[in-house]
Order: sequence, then C-alpha cells, then structure tokens
Amino acid sequence: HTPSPVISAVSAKSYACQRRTPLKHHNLFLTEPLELLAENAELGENEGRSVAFRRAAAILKTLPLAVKRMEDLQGLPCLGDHSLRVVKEILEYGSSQEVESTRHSEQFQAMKALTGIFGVGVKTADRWFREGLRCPADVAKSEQRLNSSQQAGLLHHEDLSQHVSRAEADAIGQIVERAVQEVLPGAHITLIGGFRRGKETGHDVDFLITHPEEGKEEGLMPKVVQWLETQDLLLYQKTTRNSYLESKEGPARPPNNMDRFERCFSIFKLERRASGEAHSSAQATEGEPGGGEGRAPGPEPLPQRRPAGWKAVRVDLVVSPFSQFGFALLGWTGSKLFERELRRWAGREKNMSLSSHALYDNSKGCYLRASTEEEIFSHLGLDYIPPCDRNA
Ligand code: DGT
Ligand code: MG
Repeated sequence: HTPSPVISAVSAKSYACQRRTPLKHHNLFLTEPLELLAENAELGENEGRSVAFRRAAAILKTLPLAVKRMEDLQGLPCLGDHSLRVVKEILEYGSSQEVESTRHSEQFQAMKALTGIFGVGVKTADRWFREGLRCPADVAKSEQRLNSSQQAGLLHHEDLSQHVSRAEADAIGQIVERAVQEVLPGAHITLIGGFRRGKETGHDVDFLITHPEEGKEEGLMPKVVQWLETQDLLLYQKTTRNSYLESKEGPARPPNNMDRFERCFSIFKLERRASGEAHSSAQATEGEPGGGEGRAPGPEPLPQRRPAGWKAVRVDLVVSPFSQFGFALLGWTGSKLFERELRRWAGREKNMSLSSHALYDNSKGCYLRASTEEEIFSHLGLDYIPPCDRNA
C-alpha cells in the first residue's frame, strides 16, 4: 500500500497541543458534522463522547488536503470507530444519516436554542425541555423563575444571538482600555479567546487585564465595573472574586480549577454609528471615575424593544496577577479543546498539573515559573504553537 499523500504530510501526533491547527482547513465537510455530534453529546451531558468527536474533528483540521477516501485516514490517531463510521458515510453518500437526524431533531434544536440564552446551562435547558419549552419565546411567555443573568440573557437575546465582529471587538477593546486606564494607569489589557486566535467573529469578547507591579491589580475589577456603569456602558454584570491562593494549593490539591481569577461576566451596551459600524461612546463622554452611582445589578424588566442605536455584546473580563499572566494568557486563549489537550498532555505525559494560574511538577514537587507562553510550552516539552494555530 502506498502511503497516502494526506497522511505522509502529517505525523501521528495524538495530542492537539502537539500539532498546528489553523482556523481555515480543508475538511469542514467532515468536521462540521463531527462537531455537531460533539455538541449533541454535550447537550446530553455525555462528556466522554463529546470529547471523542471533538478530537476526531481536530485531527482532520490539521490535514493539508481534503480527505477523499478512507485509505487517506490510515495511521491517523484520534479517530474512533464511531467517527470513522460517520466519515465513511459522508465520503460515500455525501451526508450521514445520524448527523442529519440529530441536526433536525426537536430535542437537539430546542436544547441548542435554550442553552443559547445567556445564563442557561444544560441542566436548566433540559428541565425546561421536559416541561415543554422549546425556544426563548416559550421561556419569556412561561412562568419560569429566572435569575438575573437569565433575565438579561432573555432581554438581550436577539443581539446576543448575533455574532460579534472583529470591529466590534476592537471597539469594546477601546472602551475597556479607557476604563482600566482611568482606574489603574499602567495596567495592561490583552484580547484573548477566539479573537486572539484570529477568528473573524465570536460569541463574546474576552480580555485579560494585569499590572506589571504585582498586587496592584487587586480589587481592580469592581472599580472598572463602577466606571463602566457610571458611563452607562453596562447592561449586565456579575463579578466573581479571585479565590486562588497558591500557598493553600500544595501538591495535594494541584491547581486544576480554572475559575478562580477575579472575573466579570458582562453585557456591554455598544453604540453603533449610523453606518452600522460599532464605536465606543466612551470616547465622546468625559467620565468622572468613581463619581456616580452604578446601576445595581439584578432583575430587569422582561422583554421590551430596545431603542435602536446600540447593540448588546457579551464581554468577559479576567484580572490576573502579573506572576500568573503567562498561564492566564495561555489558559484563556483557547480553543477549549486545545486547553483540554494541554492539561491532558501535562498530566499524562509529564506528570504535571497545568491551570490558568500555574504549572506544578508532581515528580519534583514544585511549581515551575514562567512569564511567557513560550516558557510554558518549553516546561511541558512541547514545540511552541502560536495562537493562530491553536484552533483545535
Ligand atoms: P467564541 O465562542 O467565539 O467566544 O470562542 P472562544 O474560543 O473565545 O470561547 P470562549 O469565549 O467561550 O472562551 C475563551 C477561552 O477562555 C476558552 O478557549 C477557554 C477559556 N475559558 C472559557 N471559559 C472559561 C472558564 O470558565 N474558566 C477558564 N479558566 N477558562 C475559560
Ligand atoms: Mg470568546
């Protein structure tokens, strides 16, 4: 058997963090169906199955050519029986019955629509589905008790279900920059998430904030949020405090919880120009930092038409101490599968525990310091992969 040209160009590296995965690739016709099955498994809370489909899709994204026949896949890792069956069917018939029936199933569509509401997770969506709700409009009409994030999610659902463009992300970036400089001059703001990986659109905009002087960043988030609120730039916000303490972690509890930074889940009110292009209203308003009264977060009235002229955009802000910045940057750039694979590589191949805060070497019993992503890849014995090639 002559080695297929597709395979000979790809070595059989089985962790996504060992490979370069660009945003644009040649096998969307296979990866989209596999990722749909992954999403369906997530909605059914079957994580193992979901990850298997995501890994299968990810390996196909690294191939330099479109797959034409099953022989093209010989020697490739990460392709389980189920994924191979789906691929085979698509190569032979142009589509997979399982994928298409899932795509059109009432449960999949409803679960997708319900979890598409900001603040609604799989468990809530599943309960609502069993109670007969199918879409955001059903929820709005129902007597369901909603928490404040769900109320905001429903109220702004139309805007939040639209993609955020790169121009909008940049406009939000200017607002965040302005807000942060007002309350802590010298702080650094970095665009993270999908936009850092080169995506042209996103479901939200993610920023990492730090200050070169360790400790200066403490308590920053409430001040930023207050400034944004006095400028009337926030429609919703929920801030969680930093609860990560390295000294308390120790070897017994490796730093694997990823949600311990000071973090703000928010919905920004982004002005649009008449041209339709987003721009920052903060540029036009001279603010008095800390002066006014922030609008209290909490229940808002249920759906009403929003006035034209602005768009609701989901924004995630994360504050990291300078000493953890490299880990935070790596941990928040994604993709989610790439992150997962990095942690799996660290644990299985290196006996290390990686989080967005630190890297702990379990064999040596110590933390490994790093201030850049490059150093972390190097600690992990991996070739450096730039953000644009982390689109696994
Ligand atoms: P999208 O959908 O266009 O916003 O795509 P991403 O890749 O920006 O996805 P997003 O915004 O959900 O998350 C950005 C990255 O941040 C993700 O790849 C991993 C990380 N991340 C997301 N949620 C959490 C979290 O709760 N904790 C931690 N530590 N990281 C998270
Ligand atoms: Mg994002």
